[in-house]
Amino acid sequence: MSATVYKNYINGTWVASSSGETFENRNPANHDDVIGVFQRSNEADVKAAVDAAAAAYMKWRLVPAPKRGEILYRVAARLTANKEQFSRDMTREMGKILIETRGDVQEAIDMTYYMAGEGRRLFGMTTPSELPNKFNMTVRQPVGVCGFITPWNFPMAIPSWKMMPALICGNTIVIKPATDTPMSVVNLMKACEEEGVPPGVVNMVTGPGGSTGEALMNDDRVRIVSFTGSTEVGRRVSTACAPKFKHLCLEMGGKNVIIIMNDADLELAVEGVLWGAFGTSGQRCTATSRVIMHKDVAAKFTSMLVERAKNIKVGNGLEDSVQMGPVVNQSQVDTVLKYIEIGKADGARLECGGQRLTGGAYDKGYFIQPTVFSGVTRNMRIWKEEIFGPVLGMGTFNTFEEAIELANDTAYGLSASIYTRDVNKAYVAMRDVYTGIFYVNAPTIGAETHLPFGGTKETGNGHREAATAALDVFSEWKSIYVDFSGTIQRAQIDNAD
Ligand code: UN1
Repeated sequence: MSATVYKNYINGTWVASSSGETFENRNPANHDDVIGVFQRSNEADVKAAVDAAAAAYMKWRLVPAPKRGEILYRVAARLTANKEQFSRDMTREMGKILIETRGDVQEAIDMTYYMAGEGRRLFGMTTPSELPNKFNMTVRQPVGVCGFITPWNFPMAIPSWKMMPALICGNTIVIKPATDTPMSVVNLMKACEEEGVPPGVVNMVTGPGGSTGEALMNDDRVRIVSFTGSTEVGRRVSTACAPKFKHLCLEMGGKNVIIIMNDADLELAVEGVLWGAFGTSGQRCTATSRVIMHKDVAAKFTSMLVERAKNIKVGNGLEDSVQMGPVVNQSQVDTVLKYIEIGKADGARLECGGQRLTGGAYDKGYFIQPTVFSGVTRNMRIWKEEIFGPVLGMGTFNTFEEAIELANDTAYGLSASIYTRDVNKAYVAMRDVYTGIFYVNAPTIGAETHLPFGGTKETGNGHREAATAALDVFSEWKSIYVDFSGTIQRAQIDNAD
């Protein structure tokens, strides 16, 4: 049976790339399973998509926001109706287990409903004027065409984090999904198409980051670029956008830590670390990749954790009993295995895992054992560098102050957590660990859509996704002064004695 060919979505129609070239999308848990064939787009396709988005913008920005919201409500309902199918497609295309892909689609549903509701808010403010008979207010205005470059680890959730706030604010969009996960964005586009998002308002071009992604961020008409991915690529995106002062929202790497205090509920913390480190095979920006333990509980906690990590069932995420799927592609396998070797060479102790899984069905996919290192210290590369795989590094501390210092000893600042029963220490950690997200007695993953999402330092560039914070990315403030005095009134600053 030949695989289905999926086209680009431009101006409300499905069109083949003018390159005439395509690429295959295969299941990382089973190479024999072809999800589909997708367009290898080029600059001309991107230009056509931006043409469509720029033309549609002229109308979409004038559609009343509550009406835009009504369309988004319908899109959310459609995503809900198709949730199971979309989740299965997603597990097939990027490997994470069904429970997690259902969560991914749910996150898109939540974000779509949330932003649909914003259609009736999008609050600005009114504030008194210094002068009599004068009215002051602020309104949000859309920015224009948005270009999105989205990752494979949250193939529908992250596109929705960018799309839905952009649309409710009145912008139009062109999205380039990750090469490993175009199917989930095709599904998102279909939901938009079926529920009446007007032609040109959302557009999708599939293809590699090099040709397609760069064409998108280099098009002058794209006024906002939103990118989620590695810090290395984010730096290139940032440089490309700088000369034109494009608005830019970056969500990049993490080296997220869990602090285990000596008064922690260790059973609870084991559950949290397992989920934080090995959920999505460790391929979340928010994944727990460092654990630091108070020396009094370090030995006990390490053995409790390792015992459980060894028994995680790895396999095809479509099977119910599987707890961890494959990593996404060969290049991730290479990176993860390379870091395991680096960890050993730097003197960390391999407690469990460390190998690619082979034999039987494993030979058809990219499976790596859940891997735990202990004795990890701040000079080691596995302490500092993002691995983005099922590899956890564990270290120790003597005092709470040292724990805070070690937690902050990273170039990144996305998420962090503390397990403790001491409320005072919890509050100090909440205040002093410099990240965009912080958890108490919970792992570093699991952010909710109505709170701002993003990080400090090299994780981001000061913006936040999700919540009303996303509206600040996708709109610009306009301050409006209405003088109804009928006279020329000079502002107070121009009237100074
Ligand atoms: C990511 O890995 O880029 O907080 C996003 C979480 C998820 C989102 C992760 N809701 O773990």
